Amino acid sequence: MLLDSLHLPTNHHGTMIRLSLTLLLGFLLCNLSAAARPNVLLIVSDDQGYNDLGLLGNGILTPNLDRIAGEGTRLTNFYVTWPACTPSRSGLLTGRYPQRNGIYDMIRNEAPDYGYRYNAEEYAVTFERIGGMDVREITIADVLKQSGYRTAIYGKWDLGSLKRFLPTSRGFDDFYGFVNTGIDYYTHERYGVPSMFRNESPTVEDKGTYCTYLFEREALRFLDQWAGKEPFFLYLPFNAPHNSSALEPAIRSSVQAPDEFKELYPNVDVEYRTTDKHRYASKATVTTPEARRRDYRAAVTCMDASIGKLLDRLQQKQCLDNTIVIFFSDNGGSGGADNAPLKGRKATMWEGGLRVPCLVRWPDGGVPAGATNDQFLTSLELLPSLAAAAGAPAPDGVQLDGYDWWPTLRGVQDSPRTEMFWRRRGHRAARVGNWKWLQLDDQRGQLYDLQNDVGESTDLSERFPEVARNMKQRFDRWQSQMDASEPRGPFRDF
Ligand SMILES: [Ca+2]
Repeated sequence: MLLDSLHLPTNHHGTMIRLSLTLLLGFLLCNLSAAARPNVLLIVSDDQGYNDLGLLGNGILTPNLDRIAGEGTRLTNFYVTWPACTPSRSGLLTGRYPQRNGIYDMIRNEAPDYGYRYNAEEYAVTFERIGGMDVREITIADVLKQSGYRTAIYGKWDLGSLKRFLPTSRGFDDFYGFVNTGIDYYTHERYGVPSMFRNESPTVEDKGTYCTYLFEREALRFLDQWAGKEPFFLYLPFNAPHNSSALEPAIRSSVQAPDEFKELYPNVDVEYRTTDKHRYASKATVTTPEARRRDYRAAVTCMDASIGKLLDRLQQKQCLDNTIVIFFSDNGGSGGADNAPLKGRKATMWEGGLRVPCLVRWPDGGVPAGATNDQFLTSLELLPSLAAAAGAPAPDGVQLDGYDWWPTLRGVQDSPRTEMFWRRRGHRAARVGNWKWLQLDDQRGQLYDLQNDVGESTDLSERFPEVARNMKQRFDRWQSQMDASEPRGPFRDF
């Protein structure tokens, strides 16, 4: 309509002029709206190792993540709030410690760990079905939506499956994905229980299709509808490269990936082996460590290809440089992953459980290209940073635990973060400056100097007892603050 009002010439050049003007207008509209209101594409992978980026040279193939790193900044001291899925996601979406937002443990049933398969009636009254993040918590999507953003999530939700807990009740306009903490990539079931939803309704419409392709499909649909028209927040938490959540040991022991991506890696001589030691099946068939590693890598590379298509689509729409692209893993790697040079893995308080690969691309926001940034930053920084970039007010009366990271990412200011604390049941950890302190259950506290010993190999607690004591005091003070905060469900008693 705008073009018609320009009374374009109707000669044989008309089509070309019209096309050019359309592109130009698209470009201007995108840039005008984005000058004040950048888009946000937040990509979270599941259980990807610290060293599992192609650019780091361990043989994994991630050309599109490498592209984000080359056109943006790689954070090398970036942490999540918990060493496993659910609480990590509560922390990144609320900007609050899991101990403050209430989700400081998993929303999952343990019976499948012993081989149990629920029927529908039983499952309906289990914690995995009824648990969820306290409805008083405010997410990034709430904050951005209130400020006029179009919001969507395609992928893993993991913060409750009842209607009041679903993404559409937590600030998201659109949702397609699985509600639980892991699925079989093809059946979309969690240990035999269907988990895929479209908005508020369960769906099996895509059963049989590899889920990474489905999240890519939905994300492209969303971009085609909104990119360049309204500022958007697109949250894309992939299932990849999490282990498959199927009961059959041969599937559960690995990560499912399409053959075309497996074929990108060296052949594996032996795919399966028989074990007597499987947790619930005697003489179970499981994948070999070599096959598991290849499948894990193939799942990452498949996810990477989907990410590449989204970047290309944003570029076609002239929106890429006005889009804040953030990528990180929700916790450290396990199984076929590579956390080098860090110690430990998913579920542990070592750096390999908590420190994850993170990339940020935002040229229009002054984030340098091809840079690495070793400043101390965490996923708690996302909400205040994205609110600041969008010009959205921080949620009223909410105690946030993070900082605006943009001055640090632009290289004009040291990170405001000086400390971070983690707790998983009896496991406690703190980082203050470059010191890392851990206490695992009733064991003696340990102390490491991350500046000189990122692999946490030399316990310095006896050499620097005062530092260790001070770290424990800082941890206890933090724990007291968490205990004194307004309680949130579902675990706390109030
Ligand atoms: Ca995870």
